[in-house]
Amino acid sequence: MARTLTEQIIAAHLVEGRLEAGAEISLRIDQTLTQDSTGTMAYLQLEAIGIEKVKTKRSVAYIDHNTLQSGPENADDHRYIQTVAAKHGIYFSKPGNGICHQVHLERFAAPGQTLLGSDSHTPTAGGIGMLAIGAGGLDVAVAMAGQPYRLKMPRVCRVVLSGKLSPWVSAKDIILEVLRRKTVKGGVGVVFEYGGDGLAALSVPERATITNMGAELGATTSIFPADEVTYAFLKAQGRESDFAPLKADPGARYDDEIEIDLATIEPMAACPHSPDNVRSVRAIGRLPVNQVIIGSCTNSSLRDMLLVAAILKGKTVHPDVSFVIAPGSRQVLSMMAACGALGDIVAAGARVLECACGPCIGMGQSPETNAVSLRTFNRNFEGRSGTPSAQVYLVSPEVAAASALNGCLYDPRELGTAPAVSMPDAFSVNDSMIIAPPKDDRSVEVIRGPNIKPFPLNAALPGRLQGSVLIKLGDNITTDHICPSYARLLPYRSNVPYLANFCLEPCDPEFAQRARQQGGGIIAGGANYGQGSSREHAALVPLELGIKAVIAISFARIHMDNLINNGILPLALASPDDYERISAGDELVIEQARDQVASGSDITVHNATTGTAILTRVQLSERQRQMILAGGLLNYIRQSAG
Ligand code: MIC
Ligand code: SF4
Repeated sequence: MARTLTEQIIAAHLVEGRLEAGAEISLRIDQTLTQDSTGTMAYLQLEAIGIEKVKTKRSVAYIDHNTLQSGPENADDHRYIQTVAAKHGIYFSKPGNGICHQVHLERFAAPGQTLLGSDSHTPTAGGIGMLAIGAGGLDVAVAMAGQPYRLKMPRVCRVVLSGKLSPWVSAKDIILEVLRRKTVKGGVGVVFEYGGDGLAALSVPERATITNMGAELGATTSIFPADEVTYAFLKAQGRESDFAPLKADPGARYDDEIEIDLATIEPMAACPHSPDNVRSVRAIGRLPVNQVIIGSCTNSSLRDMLLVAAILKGKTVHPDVSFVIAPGSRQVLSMMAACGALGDIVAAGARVLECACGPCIGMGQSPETNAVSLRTFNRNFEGRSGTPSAQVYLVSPEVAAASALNGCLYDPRELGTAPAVSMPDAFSVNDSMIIAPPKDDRSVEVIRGPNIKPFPLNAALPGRLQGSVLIKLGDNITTDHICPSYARLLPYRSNVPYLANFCLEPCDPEFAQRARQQGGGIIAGGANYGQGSSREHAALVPLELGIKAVIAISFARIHMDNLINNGILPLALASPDDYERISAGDELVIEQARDQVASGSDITVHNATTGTAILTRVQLSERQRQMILAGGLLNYIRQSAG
């Protein structure tokens, strides 16, 4: 049977299940990655599972998010991760070595393999032909322990890229075009598989820009074939032995297809406050800008930085613009330094940050009040920059650099001939900041800072579940709403009791207090509840507050899994119209909750305040059913192990 390349990799890693869209499958995981803001929790959970050494081919722990050390908390967590990694056979990438996705692409990602990462942008490695999926920390811990990863067999959408991009238009504009067409909920349950004659002109880092931001579609992942371009990249990294050719079989059937004529795409921007609010730069016009930042796992490769340097060479950034760069990895930074590109950027007036997530997750560089900030990043959710009133636009490096020079949103096509940037035949490889685990770990002591607090564990589902609706929210609520993350809060990712005080703060500053006073309750949401980050904290923090269920029109994939893993019922309304039949303050009751969960997907919720019955669905696999009954995945694992 002719197979898509997604199906080929899945078939080669299938432990259980059938390749039928929607059916539960379990996959053998070759590699895992964690970063520090989700990593502490993932490793605490790995320790709770109780294995000695990871069972994967390669597991890497990166430090890239919590690098602003304005107190001991982050540094303590880094040391915990370093020591726990050494103890369990995990490679450790030191702070300063780069953003997990960029470094993983450079040094570890391999075509045809599977990667599970505790970060929603793990699909970046799809640019090299890896089936790379983002998940909650607990799922990644379980994969490190050698268990297969379970997910619903995705539908596969073919994205045919035909023709050639015009000068000044780049990979970022392609993914913004996909987002414009498909929206932030258009990818739930879908893998986007790229093909077509337009591929040949896209280097691996450009492909990775596209697969990276595929996360914003809500997709399971995105993937490119592994071809000559992939081989050239791996060879230049000194890793040609990791190459394996990979392409879809001729005649493979896809569930959906979109075609993009690359010649028709122009420079784009995702306008505030959603990555799918895409318009052309030309249509938006010359909006004055206060800040421009080049960086993040979407656009911080050597290609991007050399291009920006070429645009800025010999020029000066506009006096009213704060211009910032954060190269994606130490490899990128050192090569920029060696070839003079860094000097050109500095001479133009850039502020240079370390190789880390930095401003993308609000770790510094929050812009001024009411600022317009142009960023080459992937998310522009309200408040994520650390400045609630900021207007963040997501753009390509070309648009960012042209705008930095002109002080306003600027169509780079007006700059004349586009600079040509070529990739090196050999990248400079220096893995000295990647620490291999010792063969003999007897002298390794796992060091836990005082900020590490026990994480909450749910109890078995009660026979009758009752709670009042503590808040009613609209569509597309992000995990940044549920568990806000910026410089002030990120140091507390290993302290759930403290973090819980900020649950849903951007929606209602009194939410946490109310939840605590009432001893918990139920959250009501609209469509695509929980989009964005993979942070399990968006389930742990509500759990800490006693949230028993979330009732919503629909859920984002990773967040729904995180709720289930923590024993919180994700109730999807059978009819979206029923959303109107729930109000804040209503008392909801599920009679025979255990029997209902055990016996099927339909669950009747009684609205005791209005006297109506509301039909909901929980689309659970048999295993997830057992998990909910047990009160979450850890309880379930312990029960199964007797
Ligand atoms: C993000 O981009 O939102 C993050 C920060 O990288 C998150 C992970 C986290 O919340 O720690 C993600 O994308 O999963
Ligand atoms: Fe880091 Fe931003 Fe990428 Fe998340 S999206 S991994 S915060 S650079």
